[in-house]
Amino acid sequence: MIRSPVLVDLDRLLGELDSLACFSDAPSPAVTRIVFTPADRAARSFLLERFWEAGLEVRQDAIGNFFARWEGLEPGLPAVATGSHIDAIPYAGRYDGTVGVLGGLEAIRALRASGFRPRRPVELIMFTAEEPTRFGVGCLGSRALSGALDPNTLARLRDADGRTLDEVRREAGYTAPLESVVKRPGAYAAFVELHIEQGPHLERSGVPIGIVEAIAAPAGLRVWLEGPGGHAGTVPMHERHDPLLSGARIALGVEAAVLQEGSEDTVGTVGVFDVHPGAINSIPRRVRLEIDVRDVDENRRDRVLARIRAAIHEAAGERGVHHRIEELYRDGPARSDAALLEAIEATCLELGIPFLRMKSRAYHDTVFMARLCPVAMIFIPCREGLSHCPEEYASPENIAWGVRVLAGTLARLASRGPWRGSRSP
Ligand code: HGY
Ligand code: MN
Ligand code: MN
Repeated sequence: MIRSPVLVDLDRLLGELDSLACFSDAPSPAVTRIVFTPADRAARSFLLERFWEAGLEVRQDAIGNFFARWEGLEPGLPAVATGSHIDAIPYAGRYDGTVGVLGGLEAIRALRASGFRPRRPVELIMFTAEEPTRFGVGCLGSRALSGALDPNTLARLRDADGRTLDEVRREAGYTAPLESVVKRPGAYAAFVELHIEQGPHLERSGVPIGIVEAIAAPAGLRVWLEGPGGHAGTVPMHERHDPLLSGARIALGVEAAVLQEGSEDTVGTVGVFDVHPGAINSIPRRVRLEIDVRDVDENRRDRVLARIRAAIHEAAGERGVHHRIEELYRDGPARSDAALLEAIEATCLELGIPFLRMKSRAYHDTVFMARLCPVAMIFIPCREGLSHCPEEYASPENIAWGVRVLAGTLARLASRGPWRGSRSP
């Protein structure tokens, strides 16, 4: 176990978070860092430097996941892993994902400096493309690693310019076959992700640490609506087939379908509503909607999805608009492992830091790592619960607490021999 105190070098960590935020296609304080763009590739180089500086063995796989490994006293044992992502949606903040990657690095550096030697290897993973921005599906790196998405489907994913993931990853230097990415269940002993909450619960409760018991099940639909379009002045109202108005009905239908469940854990969002040709004097001809529905209860989420599909058919049919629905993803929820939750809780008690158990409505790479090994998450508060926007903020104190709790948890788990968790790898 840990003999001397684990000292977090907070200045170094905050400096690295600020440096990472500079690799962006948006003016500060916003961060835009889309997978495999020049900004993302520069951020990846920055990260590799930090991993090498820390004396870790670094490996990159065929989809661009990074693995920074601290060998254990018994190298043959499955590693205890931590990690997250560094890609960022347009006009995001600087803490989503990066706290888990650089905070994970800091936890490892602090443990090494304390003289602690892990029995099991400890591995820090930076996952490719946790955000769905470029290819419509999120968590590409962890889906590939866990086998949740097959290599052929992955390779063919296309971005808005029609470029495939395969083209783009090869351009970034990742040319090995995607088949080589997948790991088998048991490849890791455990995975614990440190992340900002991206919601208001911890801050409102005045508690610095969240221990995540369950992660919501996300589902994504893309809806295409098409009509003849036409001149805004010359087509009489009764002769129109306006896909934008169908889209508006659908957007309100999403809200109604969710509210009908009456549960705070059920959420639905229309985050994309594109209109073509987008001219004031032209009746819309083509509309694209992207709908995100989540719930920690999969059956309830699927009931909402069925209602939304019905609303789409009705809203298109009543206006004589053609429509097509594409299911982008429909994932199950993830549940944390009891033994890992206990290890996090024991660390909080040892450090004397208040905590509360909670759910995550944001999804994370942890959802897919749960297919490989026992998982859990550690949350720290976000100011006013804001995230996915430039106002996203996590305080230095809370970041430091998150890193200390992660370090103590990793030390506990990496000191264990054959697993006594609720599920043996
Ligand atoms: O959308 C999410 O929950 C995550 O931030 N990608
Ligand atoms: Mn995010
Ligand atoms: Mn995230």
